[in-house]
Amino acid sequence: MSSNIDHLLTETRRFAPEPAFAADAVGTADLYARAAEDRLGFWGDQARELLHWHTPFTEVLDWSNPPFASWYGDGELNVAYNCLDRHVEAGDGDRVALLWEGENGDERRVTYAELTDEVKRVATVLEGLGIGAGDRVAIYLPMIPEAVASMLAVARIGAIHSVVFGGFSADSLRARIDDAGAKLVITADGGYRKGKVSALKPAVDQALADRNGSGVQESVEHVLVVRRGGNEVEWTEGRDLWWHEAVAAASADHEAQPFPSENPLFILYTSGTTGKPKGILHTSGGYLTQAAFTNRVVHDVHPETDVYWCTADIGWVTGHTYVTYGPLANGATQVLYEGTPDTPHPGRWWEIIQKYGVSIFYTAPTAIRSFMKIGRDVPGGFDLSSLRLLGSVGEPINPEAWMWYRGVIGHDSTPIIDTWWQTETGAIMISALPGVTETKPGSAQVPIPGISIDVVDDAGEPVGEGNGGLLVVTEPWPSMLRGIWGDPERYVETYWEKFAAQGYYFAGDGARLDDDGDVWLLGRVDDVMNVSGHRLSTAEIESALVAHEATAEAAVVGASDETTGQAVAAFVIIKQSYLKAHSPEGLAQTLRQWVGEQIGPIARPRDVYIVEELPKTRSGKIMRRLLRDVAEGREVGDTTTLADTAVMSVISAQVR
Ligand code: 6R9
Repeated sequence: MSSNIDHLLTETRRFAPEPAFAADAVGTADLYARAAEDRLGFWGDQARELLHWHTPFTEVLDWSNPPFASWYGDGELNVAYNCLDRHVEAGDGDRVALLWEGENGDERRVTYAELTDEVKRVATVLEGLGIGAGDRVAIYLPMIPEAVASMLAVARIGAIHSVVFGGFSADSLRARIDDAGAKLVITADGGYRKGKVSALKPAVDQALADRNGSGVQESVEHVLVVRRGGNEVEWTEGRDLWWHEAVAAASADHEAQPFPSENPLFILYTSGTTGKPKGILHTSGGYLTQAAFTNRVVHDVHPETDVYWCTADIGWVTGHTYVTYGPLANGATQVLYEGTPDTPHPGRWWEIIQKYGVSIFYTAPTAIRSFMKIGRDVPGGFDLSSLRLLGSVGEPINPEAWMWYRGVIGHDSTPIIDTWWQTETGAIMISALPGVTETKPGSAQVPIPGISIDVVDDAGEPVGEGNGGLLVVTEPWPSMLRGIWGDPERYVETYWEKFAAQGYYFAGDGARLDDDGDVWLLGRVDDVMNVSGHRLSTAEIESALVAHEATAEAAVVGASDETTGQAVAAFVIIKQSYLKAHSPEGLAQTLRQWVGEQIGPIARPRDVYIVEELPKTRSGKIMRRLLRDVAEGREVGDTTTLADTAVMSVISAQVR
């Protein structure tokens, strides 16, 4: 089967950075030149400039045993010291680190000095519980300051955290605890979600209950519980401890010890489309270097003046790199919000931006499209003039969603950075630099300085400009994954075997290079559709659907078809504003024709289903495999990683 993906969409709009923005931007054009001249020297400079090393490194990269990398291997550092103590020592202790907003309206402002003090105490508690370097700690918390403090306390003592989304079930939690062999779980009684307290502790109790006779040795010795929801919880004496008691009683005298650059920092499980979740392993020095670098030059963070807000949950890699590690390493001030975007009203996010004067805002296309569905009047009711940069991550952002984001949220002037990366890459790999790049709606554009990307065919040959194929990373990078926890063979097999001859990392995404050499992400290779021998990308057809005035959001899948092999099946959510003025009668047929006109008859969907919801993961990615089940009339597969597990029965009913 050919890896060439037919390219159907064209985009001609361009937006150059405004001169005032460019003049003040952190990321400048000379970074590309410096990195091109001496890539490893460049990454060595970044590590030295952005981080404090207890022991300086003498070698940037050891790649003598690929694909097992060692970055800054003989250097030593402490990740938490880099995110906390050094800012306090530099006189910035009074700077606010976290502007926390609870869903119920609670507020806390936590300075760097306060966060450092808290993390030192938590580190003392962890050591008192027998946790040391290399031990695993599971974190199952809502978006509260203690979540960030927990991650940093684990990092401070050289242990390894595994953050699990607060929305995951007891079973998912148990699988992740067991795979990592966690000794401690940090959780909360509950947190606020959709206007009420959603309990967390019972899921931990259930995950840890009744291991007798299961043949599995219980690894967890203690559960540290933050009081947030105020809900009743069951208590296991000897195992459970209250955070507010233990942390208050602990000493804040805790000196950060140096650990080797390659000391593991965290494991984060990605579901993938098939098989059991993979525990992606990241280490310290390289990860923190690229996290800090990209947050500076891509998000253009000026720590003294900006108010930064990344809306990601810490259960997603975006919350690791662009809530906890990147911004704190850079000494930034950021908003942390506990709840859902539409509680208690649909303008909650815009209200928060107005209230705190947010200047840099980073979110996912799924959120943008859900705001498009409600309409521009909601954000229109708030003062968003503080915003000067907008970012997107997680899925391709359709050109029309990009234009809406810039126009309605970015008052037609903010640059938009569309950032491509993965749990596995640890940090941003492809993105515009907002003060340098002329941006293009829908394209993630260019590898950041120091990163080498290409689009190749199945044989690993570059496809060249104007063509589609498979996205690869051609050189190792500092924040690359170091393996899959407990499964080195799966690591090699999943990411490195396909292009073993070239030594390329296979990302699993389809991509296209346009005539300017810019990268367009076309969706996961597993989702590519084959219609009468043409390989069609989900992203392009979805973008065409979203470009119709009626459509807020769309997902397409390939459903088996007797004549064409596969046929395009589209699931479409209609904008509320459209439904107010038009009848939905005949809309499915209109949209079929629209796609045919926009990108050609081959892409015209066989079926268009109008639905109210799409199945999404907690981080907002559409789970197309479940829609394929519906389109092919099969029983719907595993839904445990869905944000809302009820959604599939609603969709199935609407399709029938
Ligand atoms: C950070 C994150 C990784 C997958 C990735 C790709 C998709 C992420 C994207 C994007 C198009 C972007 N993806 N960013 N696709 N444009 N800007 O999302 O990590 O949850 O591991 O997902 O997400 O398919 O391979 P993760």
